[in-house]
Amino acid sequence: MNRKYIVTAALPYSNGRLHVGHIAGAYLPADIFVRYLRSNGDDVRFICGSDDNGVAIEISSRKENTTPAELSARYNARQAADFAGLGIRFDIYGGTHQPAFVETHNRISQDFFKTIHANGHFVKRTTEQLYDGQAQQFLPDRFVTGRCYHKLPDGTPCNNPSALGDQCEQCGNSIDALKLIDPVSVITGTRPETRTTTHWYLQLDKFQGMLADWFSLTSLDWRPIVTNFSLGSIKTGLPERAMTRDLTWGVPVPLDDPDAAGKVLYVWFDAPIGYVSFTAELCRQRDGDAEKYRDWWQNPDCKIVHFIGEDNIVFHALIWPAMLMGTQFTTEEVQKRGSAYTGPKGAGYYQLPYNVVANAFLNIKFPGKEEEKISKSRGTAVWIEDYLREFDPDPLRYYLTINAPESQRTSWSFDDFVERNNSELIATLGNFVNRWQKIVTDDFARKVPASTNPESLETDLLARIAKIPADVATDIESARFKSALGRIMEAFRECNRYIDTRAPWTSRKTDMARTATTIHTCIQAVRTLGVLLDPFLPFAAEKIRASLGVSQDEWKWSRATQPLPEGHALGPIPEVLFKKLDPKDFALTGASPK
Ligand code: B3M
Ligand code: ZN
Repeated sequence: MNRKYIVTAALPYSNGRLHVGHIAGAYLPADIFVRYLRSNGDDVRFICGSDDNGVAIEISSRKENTTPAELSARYNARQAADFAGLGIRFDIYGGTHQPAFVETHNRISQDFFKTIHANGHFVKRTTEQLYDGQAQQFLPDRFVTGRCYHKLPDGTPCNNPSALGDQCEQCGNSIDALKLIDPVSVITGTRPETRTTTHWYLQLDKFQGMLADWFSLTSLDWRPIVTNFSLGSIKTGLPERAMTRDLTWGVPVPLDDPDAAGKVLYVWFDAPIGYVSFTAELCRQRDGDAEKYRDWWQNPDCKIVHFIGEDNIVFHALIWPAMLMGTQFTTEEVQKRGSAYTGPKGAGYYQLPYNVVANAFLNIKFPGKEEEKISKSRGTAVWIEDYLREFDPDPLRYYLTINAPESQRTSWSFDDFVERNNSELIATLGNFVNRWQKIVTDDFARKVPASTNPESLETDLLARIAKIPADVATDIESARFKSALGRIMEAFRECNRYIDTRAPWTSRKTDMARTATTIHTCIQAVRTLGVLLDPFLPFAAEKIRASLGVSQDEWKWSRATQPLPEGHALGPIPEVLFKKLDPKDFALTGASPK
């Protein structure tokens, strides 16, 4: 079939380590999706990298007494190592300000800005902004904090005392820093004054009609948290947004205008363009031509899927699509179309996202404590570096998928993690793969025995399992990863019931033909389910593949139900798939509460 996909996972800010919340939010579901597509034979490029520009990086580098360049390079490398350790395999891991990427990134970002500017979508405005007189600089975005002025859906005030100057992490709304109650400069801790400055504002309200129309065309099977938020925001009206900042760290504003001097693009303008610029760098590496990124991003046959956390919905489902529309339609064209959106303007223009998949946040529950939010500052997190020092990646991948915050918050609980590892991964999955290994070794010299007398117990089981690849595929394609993995685990439970009924450890004493049929059936079941496990538990799936003596080529989705023939030589007895865990293990690691 060979469909084309660009899959992106949100670019983490390169100012800190990654924790389980990040992984559950965007990276693991994206990796599962990509691994499935690859297994299915689709042509996919999986793009990620660090978000190096913006105020968050500047603030952290001040705190760590270093430069944004040094800080972002250091965390870029550590995050890349975390992803690799978890088996999350991007085709490229870039960084919007990393030396190997910054030139292409700035060029493409500046092209976007100039094109949208030429199409008439910016308004230049001189307005009051918060200014720190002591530090002698403006305080864009997170350089200022204060109390949130928004109302929650039930009408009560949000009142978050530490809302950031660009976004409130409690109610998820964007923030106009001038409206913050009791603002404080993050640089000096003083109360800011106001001064005037000039910026370029994207007229998002002009795109409301087209965005609404695009949603009705595209988003039918999108997750409700994405469509509800987006359609709700369109209904309330999209405010214009400044796309430039008074900062030095970032992409310089590419306008020949004295008011643009010394200013940079808003980090949320250039960050999603990182997906494009990293693709360009990947094309340069693979095809020797960076311009080939257009074959993906501007190709109507390529599907673009963004995986993000819920706090990023406004940027990916509204602002980014508006930017992409803004590169191809002038203000007059937008006005003329009214609300009619029929797709990109034509060849050579950007495609809009095919899907934006967002997860809710993950909470955390420490033993003996209440469930709480993951917080970097309070240290209530499980850091990936710490986890990987002591544990294998698959149990984490399993737990964060079976317990994924797909439609609402869920919680990482240490007891639940250990319990599911022991009772589901070990007692259900690992157990079934292992229960017949000794028999196939001792009685059948690790060759697939003949199925000479199958009964309905066998044919029903294999018929049921033969249906699972299609059902799991439908789930994955609709971003229902939890359900997909649930189906596979249910199949393993059935397999265990089957082998309990047949009890080959007993039948081998009296009836070799019966035993051969049972073992034959078990092997075929594992052959199918093993392929389906690959997107979810790639390390275990690889051990299963090797133990079945199946080549990489035959380990593809389309061949999952192709039986291993009688006489096929299995590989060696599989290595231990999952290790038993004890809640006490966590007390020994940095993964425990400090
Ligand atoms: N850097 C991640 C965050 O909000 C943000 C994502 C950018 S994706 C283009 O934590
Ligand atoms: Zn709020």
